Amino acid sequence: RDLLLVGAPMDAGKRRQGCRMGPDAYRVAGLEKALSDLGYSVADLGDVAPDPVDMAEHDHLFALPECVGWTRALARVARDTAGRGIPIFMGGDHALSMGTVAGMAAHAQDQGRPLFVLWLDAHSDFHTPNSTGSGNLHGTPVAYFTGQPGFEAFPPLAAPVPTDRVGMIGLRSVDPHERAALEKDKAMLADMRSIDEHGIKAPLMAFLDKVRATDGMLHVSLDVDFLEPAIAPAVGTTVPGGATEREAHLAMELLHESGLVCSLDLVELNPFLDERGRTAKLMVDLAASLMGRRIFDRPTRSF
Ligand code: DIR
Ligand code: MN
Ligand code: MN
Ligand code: MN
Repeated sequence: RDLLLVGAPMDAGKRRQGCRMGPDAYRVAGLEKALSDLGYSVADLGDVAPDPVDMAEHDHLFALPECVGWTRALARVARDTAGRGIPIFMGGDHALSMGTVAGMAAHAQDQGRPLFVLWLDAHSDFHTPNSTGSGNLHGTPVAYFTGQPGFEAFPPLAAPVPTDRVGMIGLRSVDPHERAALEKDKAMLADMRSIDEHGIKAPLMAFLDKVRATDGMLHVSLDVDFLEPAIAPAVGTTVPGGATEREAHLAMELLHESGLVCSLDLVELNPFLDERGRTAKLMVDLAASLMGRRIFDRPTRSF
């Protein structure tokens, strides 16, 4: 399958700026070559821009009109590119997933298949515009694409993703409103304690089994802050105690072997905070593992 790199230099989902440099950081870090070395044909489609939106600024929500414009543009681009290969959305902050997931869900519906979403993140991003304390819309995409109320300013969803088709792995920063809403709902929630107790393979395989059982398509949304900040410092919302490099690579390799992944977001990289590109390079290496880079095929002959 062809891989399609789509730049989404969205920086409107929170006040701290820098994620707009993400797509170019992935280009400089060699994402295209890392993937073409695996044998794919890879096309860089350049950067998307937000649709112009005629809407007043909101007094609590940061950059609401621009976020709505990005959601429209990215939903359209996701739906259009998904038929031609596997889109890899180079973010940009996590509010971009409002558009990418909405568009992928519409594409899956066109195929008559359900879309599942794997959210690899320290945060649950399950605020609504009514519950968010920060007013930063990068904390709301999961609530939007699962059809929670309060998103009237945003494009209506062609195909909401029910919460029982969402899996979250890596959680360690969940605000009280999000927690209350998630406890009532049906998403698969694997916090860091689950990973400590059972390893990262157990919750991931359980979720992949669910996707396979319904012939689903899988969208993966990888937030840099899923990772331990000591290895991935280039993100504005670091939370200590994240996934290790080995846990992350194992998750990516298992995702590749599943054959279920149809699209990928790489989000929240802020190159302004990076150390000589190390976070960008780690994200490129993880994307390569997700697309099939490995040391040996399994099982190996000796261990
Ligand atoms: C935080 C979101 N819970 C907020 N933080 C995120 O602002 O509501 N960081 N998503 O990546
Ligand atoms: Mn650019
Ligand atoms: Mn996030
Ligand atoms: Mn996060």
